[in-house]
Amino acid sequence: MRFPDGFLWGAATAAYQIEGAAHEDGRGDSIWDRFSRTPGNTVNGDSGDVACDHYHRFESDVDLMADLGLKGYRFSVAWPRIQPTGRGVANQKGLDFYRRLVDRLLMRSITPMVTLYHWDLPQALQDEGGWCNRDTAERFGEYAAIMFDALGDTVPFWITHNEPWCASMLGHFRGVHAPGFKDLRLGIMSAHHMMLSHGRAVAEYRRRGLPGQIGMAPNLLPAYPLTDSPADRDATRLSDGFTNRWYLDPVLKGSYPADMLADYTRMVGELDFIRPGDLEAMGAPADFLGVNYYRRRTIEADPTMDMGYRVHDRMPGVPTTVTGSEIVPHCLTELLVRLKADYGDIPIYITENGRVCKDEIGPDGEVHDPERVEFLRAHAGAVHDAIAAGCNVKGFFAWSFMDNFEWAFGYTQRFGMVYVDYETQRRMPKDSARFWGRLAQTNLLEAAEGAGSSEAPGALTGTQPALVTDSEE
Ligand code: IFM
Repeated sequence: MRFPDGFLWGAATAAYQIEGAAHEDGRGDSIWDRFSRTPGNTVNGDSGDVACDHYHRFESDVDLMADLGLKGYRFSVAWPRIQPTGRGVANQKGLDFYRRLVDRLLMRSITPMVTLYHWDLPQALQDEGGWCNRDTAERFGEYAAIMFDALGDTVPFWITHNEPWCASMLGHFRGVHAPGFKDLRLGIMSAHHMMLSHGRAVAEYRRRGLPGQIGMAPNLLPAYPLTDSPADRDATRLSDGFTNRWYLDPVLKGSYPADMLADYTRMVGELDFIRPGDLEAMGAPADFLGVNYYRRRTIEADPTMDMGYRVHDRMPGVPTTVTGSEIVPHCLTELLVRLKADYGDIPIYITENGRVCKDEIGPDGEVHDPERVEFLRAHAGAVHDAIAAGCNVKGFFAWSFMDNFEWAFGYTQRFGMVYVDYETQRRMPKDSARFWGRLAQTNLLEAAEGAGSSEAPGALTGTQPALVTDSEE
């Protein structure tokens, strides 16, 4: 399968997951520093204090990307490195780090895609209410402006928010991410302020007349009804509104979905934090949409659950990863086709997709990850199918460039195409890294070599902790 000329193949990471150097060069605390330090919040009490030590090793990390053949690299900026307390003058050492990183990428002919917010809010802003405080949206606009002034001339792609559903709902409703609240109203309110802050950042970007592009990268969880019953179909509508449309509609249509406004008002009371002019600000035209895709959700109406439905993450007979996440690449094709139908022809970048494997260094001293190769191959194929169906997909960033701190799961889940030995910080490209690099170089998706490399349906092998991210409702 040949991809369109110029298709951007890359890999993604995020600051708190890889940088380490948590207390160096003036970096302030983020909500994830605080959350990780609180006993019981992460597996083994792991934190991003050291992570992959990328802060000190970025040059060799970029060289490795280039040697592998990657064309793009999506990384995030740690807001507390730039503004340690979330406001005021920029910390020059923080800016210098990202300038050096971008320079190195450009020197090695790798296109940078910069995410402004990948969940590490300065703790000082959290102490004033965090994303539940409307003022945080204004602070974000100022922070974005600092970054545009510093790097807007050389960075062609900017993403305001990574996965605002996770930051709002896992952080403020499910309590499994920082700041760890369990209140649906706070989830909706924080989401509103995040998308308002997206609008503020887009306005700052446009004001500068910069040459690049700006967008948002929600994680989208396509929902399918368990049965064709009206109850299951309505519950599926609600799940889709909860995880997908609540974030897509304001940014791409400038309005909240009417059905969700009614549902949320019924559930938590009047949404009086939505003020006149907010939707216009959020709906400032974006240049592209980032899509983070991992899996689908199968939905069954169940009035005993707090959202009125039960999520079936694992349907019988469907292959899963070692963490029990269904492997359903065709749902990515369907999602992309649906996005075009519902939101028009906006250019799309797959900004994350990948999986956990039980990676180990083999007797030959290499890390072989055939399951990840097949996963990425299948999802690249799904994107090719979507392009053939007329979807405007421009690039694909695999998650992740290297193993890293997987939030509440600490270091127990390896998503990387490059293995990281956390004791020595040695990097070892897995087979998937070479596969992805070849794809980037040739733009040609090779067919799988023979059958039998996929996992048994429903296999829940390994000793990973159970999946407890987005399946609680
Ligand atoms: O590691 C995360 C990333 O930070 C956000 N998207 C999902 C990834 C895998 O869980």
